[in-house]
Amino acid sequence: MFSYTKLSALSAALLLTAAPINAYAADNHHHRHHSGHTDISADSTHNHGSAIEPSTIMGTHLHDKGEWMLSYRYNYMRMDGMRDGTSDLSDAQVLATTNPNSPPVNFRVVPQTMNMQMHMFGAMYGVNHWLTIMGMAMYMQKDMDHATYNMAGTTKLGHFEAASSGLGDLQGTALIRLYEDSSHKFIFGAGFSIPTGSITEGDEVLTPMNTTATLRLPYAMQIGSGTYDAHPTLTYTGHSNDWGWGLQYEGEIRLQDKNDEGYSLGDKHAFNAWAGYQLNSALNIGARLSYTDQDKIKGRDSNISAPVPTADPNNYGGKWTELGVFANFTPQSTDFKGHVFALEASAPVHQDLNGPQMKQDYAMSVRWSFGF
Ligand SMILES: [Cu+2]
Repeated sequence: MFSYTKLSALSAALLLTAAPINAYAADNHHHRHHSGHTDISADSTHNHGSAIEPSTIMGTHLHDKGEWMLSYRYNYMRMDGMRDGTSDLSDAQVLATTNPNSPPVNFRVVPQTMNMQMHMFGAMYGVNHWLTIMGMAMYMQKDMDHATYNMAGTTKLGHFEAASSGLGDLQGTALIRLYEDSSHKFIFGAGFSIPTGSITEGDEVLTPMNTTATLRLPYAMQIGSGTYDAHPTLTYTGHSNDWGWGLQYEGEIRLQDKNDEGYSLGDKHAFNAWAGYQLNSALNIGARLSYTDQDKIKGRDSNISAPVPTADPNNYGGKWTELGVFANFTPQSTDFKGHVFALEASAPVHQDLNGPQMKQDYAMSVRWSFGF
């Protein structure tokens, strides 16, 4: 279900923040920048104004030779309820589905809600006019609430929460300037990640026999992909007067068929489009539309076999269409030179899932970056 109310509440909040800043920034028009870090018309003071772009999308800008940028981003995603294809499923419907890991037994455990938190630390450096390099480390925290039912019927035995956390896969990217003129830019990103994140997380679960056991957690609860992955991006951005827009293809391609536990996550292809408006020299706001297609998991981890839909590699992947609103704030005080604060909220407008699997509810992101 698309949370129109959440998005409209956020848009209203963004507009309210805009009003006072508008007045404050009225005398700062000479500082105005439209296209971010490498606006070729930028003056020699290197004012790192923020580009009109969603903070959740990476690889949209380059740095000039010798320039650094550090960033911290916090992402939160909420998942709520189960779905197969485009139909929501009740607990009873999930319990009526055969568990392919141990037929003819049906699923006995139903995921209810999930929280995913990600802390991302990034560094960017402009090597020369056409090459910027970027490194990224992330710390993940996941928790999932489950309902466990008895072995034969539909009697709920209780709820349990499974949690995992740790350092994720480390990523490095080379961003290459393909073309740039005063209003259009094309950037190619060659990104690679190494499997530093754990894929052997376990936690205590409530079994259909009404006992507790410590088990390997399902794929969705693991921290890393376990494989070496390529993260290619191809980005176009444009701007004209107070408007900015962009298009990006973003891939997540597994370079190995199997990780150490015998599987690989599905390849992912995302198409992002966004447009925004510079309200004043301090603030821009905009909207993003994204389409993501991800394959099922290939292979399986033989240690993951609980009677829960998340333990089946076929219940992964699908197609998501998502709408987000964003704001980027660049304080105009010289004390904050180079700092950008960004905010984004998004929710799915359409999800067609290889189910039964959990469906997305909404996501939020806050980001701080400092260029020098
Ligand atoms: Cu940067």
